[in-house]
Amino acid sequence: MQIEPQAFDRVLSSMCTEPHPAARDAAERFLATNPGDPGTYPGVSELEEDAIALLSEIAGLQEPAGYITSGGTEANIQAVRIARERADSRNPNVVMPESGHFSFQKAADLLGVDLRIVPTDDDYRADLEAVRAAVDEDTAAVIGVAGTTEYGRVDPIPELGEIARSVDATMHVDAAWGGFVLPFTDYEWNFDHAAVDTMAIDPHKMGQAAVPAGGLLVRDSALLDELAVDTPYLESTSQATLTGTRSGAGVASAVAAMEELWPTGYRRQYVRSQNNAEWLADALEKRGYEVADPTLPLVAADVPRSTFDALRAKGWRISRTATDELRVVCMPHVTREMLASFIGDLDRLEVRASVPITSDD
Ligand code: 0PR
Repeated sequence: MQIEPQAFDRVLSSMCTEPHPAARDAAERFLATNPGDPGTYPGVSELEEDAIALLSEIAGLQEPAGYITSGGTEANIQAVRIARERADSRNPNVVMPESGHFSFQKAADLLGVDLRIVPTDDDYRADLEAVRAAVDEDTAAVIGVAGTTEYGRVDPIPELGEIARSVDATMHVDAAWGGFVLPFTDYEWNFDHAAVDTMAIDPHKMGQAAVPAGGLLVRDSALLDELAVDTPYLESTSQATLTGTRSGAGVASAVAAMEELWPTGYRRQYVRSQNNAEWLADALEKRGYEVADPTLPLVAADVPRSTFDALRAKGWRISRTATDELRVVCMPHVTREMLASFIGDLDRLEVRASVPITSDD
């Protein structure tokens, strides 16, 4: 095998990061275990309980319940599946702001539910009036995002929870990315703040665990029963997970990262990442770009396509929002030095762009 994994020194658009050393070590030790078969691999199953207990503490859930998923996509699919199973309707729908992640499209396709996408307001957050207008007696779930993929926005979760209750739908919060930074902010986003039934919260994003380690939390373990199928030939009797064989490495690394970092290390990381995001937003604004205020450690700015392409050609791993803005996610591996070097490259490009082209004729 010749190819090495990429270095992180120019990765600015990923929601993955370098795992914490303790998480890396735990992942390696548990590589050959399968939490999908607790009868054979009891150790890693115990670890999964620890993972859910820690995740629950982070998300304000009094009685821990849930499981470690392959990522936010699986957690979102399973949450929609729970909602569909609970709904009386033969033609269920799910209401989601347009800022919701595309994994919900997959969920809707797989589960045969109608995905009703409603607009966001001027600040890229769910428009409550639009959500109210979209729900009806066939609504199985209302989705709110706590830390959107493109702008890092937090939807008004308590209000969305009330709307969900008013039509007897479940309230799902997608905190896949935001869940490990929001505890250090004033946002109301978790089980303790609002009528939240299910949540996606991923250790393999801001949690600094190894991939794959996502999380699905549920307010009441009865909600997991909606997912359970019988497992006749295993020592355990039923399985609520979407995949069968699962990553023990992901589970173990999630526990190791959370034991190491919750809460002090995560708080420190949040402060560092948020400061970096504000520094970058400021640097871009000073250069005349329009920047969406980084309310969480994620910066979006209207850098022109040609500049964007030139930065990518210099090796910067950057991406764009649906409306073509540059998007930088200030993950733990993103340092001030990296951002300063990025801005340095941007300045050199801009200088070149502003030099008048001369010709001999
Ligand atoms: N929910 C939210 C709010 C997300 O941002 C994402 C992923 C998901 C759910 C889905 O999570 P999984 O990818 O774990 O299933 N958002 C990133 C994105 O689509 C995923 C990503 C991660 C992309 C790393 C690039 C990358 O290098 O942008």
